[in-house]
Amino acid sequence: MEMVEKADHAQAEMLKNFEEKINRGDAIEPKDRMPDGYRKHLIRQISQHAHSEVIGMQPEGNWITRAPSLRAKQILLAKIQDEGGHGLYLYSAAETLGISRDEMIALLHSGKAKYSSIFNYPTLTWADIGAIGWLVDGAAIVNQVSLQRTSYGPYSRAMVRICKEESFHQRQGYEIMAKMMKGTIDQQEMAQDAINRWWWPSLMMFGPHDSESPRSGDAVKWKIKRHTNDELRQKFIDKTVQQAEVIGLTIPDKDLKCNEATGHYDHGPIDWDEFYRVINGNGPCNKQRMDHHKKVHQDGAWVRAAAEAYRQKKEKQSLN
Ligand code: FAQ
Repeated sequence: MEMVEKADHAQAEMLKNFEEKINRGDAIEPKDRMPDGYRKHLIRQISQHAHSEVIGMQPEGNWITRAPSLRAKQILLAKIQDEGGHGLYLYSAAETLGISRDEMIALLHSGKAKYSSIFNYPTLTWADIGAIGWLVDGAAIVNQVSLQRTSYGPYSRAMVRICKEESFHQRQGYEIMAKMMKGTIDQQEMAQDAINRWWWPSLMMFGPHDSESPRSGDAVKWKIKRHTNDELRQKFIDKTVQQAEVIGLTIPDKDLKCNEATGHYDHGPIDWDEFYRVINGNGPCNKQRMDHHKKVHQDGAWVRAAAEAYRQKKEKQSLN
């Protein structure tokens, strides 16, 4: 009985210290004691974020061989490489919470871990590469700038570097769109068609409305989220509408208008049926994305085995 009381007391003390730290705005570091729920919440979110970066390489990789110039190809290659790097920083940040990369990948392959809904849409034309950079990276930045102040130290530090790189990505996408809008009628129509298809899925990247977001309560309480899904979505809309106007693109939302009273753009209803269909595995490319990831992971098994054999050899040598 006494032991149970002692354990309860220690648990209450840990929780008190943790909450005080969070309330002071201090970062939580890997060796700090933290509630199990906080650890699990972060593993879910950071691994989902990492999977998104890596799966997000697929729709763009589809265009490396078809980029319209050597310059465009070089830039696209560098961008995709950056996304792979973002995945690595994020997997490493998640590993500090006591889960291995293998476990995270197994959860992804078994369908238990998610990745961003946006990467389940196809890239049909070169303008889609512009739309991904401009809208998808643009949405990712809005979310990630806010996450730079998230309460878990390794996650927030990863975000600082990722945001610097993402802002180049956003500009490369916008440059593609701006160039196409100065081109032929066909090119202008291609750019408009891309925004027509990518606008609404980009808004869905921020997750369900706050009233429908089951994870937000804990995330806000623990300062994992510094802004809510709707606040970030609004920020993205406000800045993107003006960018579209500058280059002559029309946002495909007939209800979009500036609300004089709030100073923000009101928007039309988001198709949440489509969102849940996609995150539950039934979007246009879910199967293709997962099949590809599994195949490449399998094909790369020998690289992991070779790296491990090399590590063991080095360890042995250092012991001699
Ligand atoms: N897709 O209660 P909430 C990028 C799930 S990086 C799929 O609101 P939460 C860079 C959510 O997990 C893009 N699932 O959840 C790049 C939960 O399900 P669960 C990735 C979604 O966590 C660019 C359920 O719905 N960024 O693009 C989505 O509080 C170009 C209920 O939702 C991040 O991951 C969705 N869009 O808020 C790369 C940022 N939305 O897990 C290549 C970090 C919601 O309970 C090319 N993550 N769900 O089964 C976050 O900020 C948050 O996790 C949210 C969701 C805001 C995504």
